[in-house]
Parts: sequence; structure tokens; C-alpha cells
Amino acid sequence: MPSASGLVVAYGTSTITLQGVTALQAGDLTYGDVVALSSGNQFLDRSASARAQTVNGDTGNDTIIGGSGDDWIIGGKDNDVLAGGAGRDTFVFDSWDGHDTINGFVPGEDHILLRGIPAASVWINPAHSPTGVAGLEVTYGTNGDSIFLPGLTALRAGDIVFA
Ligand SMILES: [Ca+2]
Ligand SMILES: [Ca+2]
Repeated sequence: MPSASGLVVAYGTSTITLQGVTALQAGDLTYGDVVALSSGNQFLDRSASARAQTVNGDTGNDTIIGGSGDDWIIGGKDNDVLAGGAGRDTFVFDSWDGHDTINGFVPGEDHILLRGIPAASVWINPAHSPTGVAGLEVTYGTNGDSIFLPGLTALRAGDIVFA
């Protein structure tokens, strides 16, 4: 609904005021799901969903598969296997997140977001998985954390972002 200060988007019992905005265009609003996994080794497959997923894996060796929307996937601690599926997905990592794998990472489309990690601590090297799959290994921080990207030989500028 329009108001003096802008457009008010009401949802549930909450509102967002978009100052100075009088109308939205198709695609301005997207709908998503927030999933918080419990600790322990969890398996979550949202590949059938076109909604944007925000998944928080918590501790445990988790397997998380996103859907076709633009997902926000946080494996959390321990050694997670992550996949975003289609869409522009963001994989979020913090210190002490262990040794994680992202399957199907698309350079120039998906992002790795390192939180609280100095850019100078990031190294990208060719590597092999324990089963011999070739790819890239991104190491970050000072705790020996790493992200393995099977099948990739290079990342693009801007694939890794910092917050
Ligand atoms: Ca985890
Ligand atoms: Ca996705």
C-alpha cells in the first residue's frame, strides 16, 4: 500500500517501508524458505524447490542440496558437502568450518562468502579429493579450514567475497 513516506509491504504481522518507492515491478519480490538444521550429521535435499533457500547447517557433517532459486547455504562447522543447483547461490563460511566441498560451483555465477576472514589468508590451489577427483582447494584463515571445488581449474575475480 502507498503511504506518505513510500510503499509499505505488509507480510504476516510485519511491514517493510520502501522510502520513496511508489510501485514494485515484477520480480522485485522473491519468496524463500529458511531452514535451520539441528546439530549432528544432516541430509537436506531441496533440489525440487524453486524458492530461494536459506539453509543453516550448524555443527555436524552435513549434506545440503539447494534448489533452482538463488540460495544462501551455510554449512556451519564440520565437514559439509554442499550443492546449490541452478541459480546464483552463495555459500557462507566462517572460521573453524572445517573441510567442506561444494559440488557444481559455477564461477561467475555462484559466490563463496568468507565471514571475518582476511583476504590475505586465502589461497587457491589445484588439489585432489581423497578419492582422486581433481579440482581446486580454497584454504582460508589460520585454522586450516578449506573448501574443495571438484572439477574446477580456475575461479573468476569476484567469486570469493568477504564480509
Ligand atoms: Ca555442518
Ligand atoms: Ca540454487
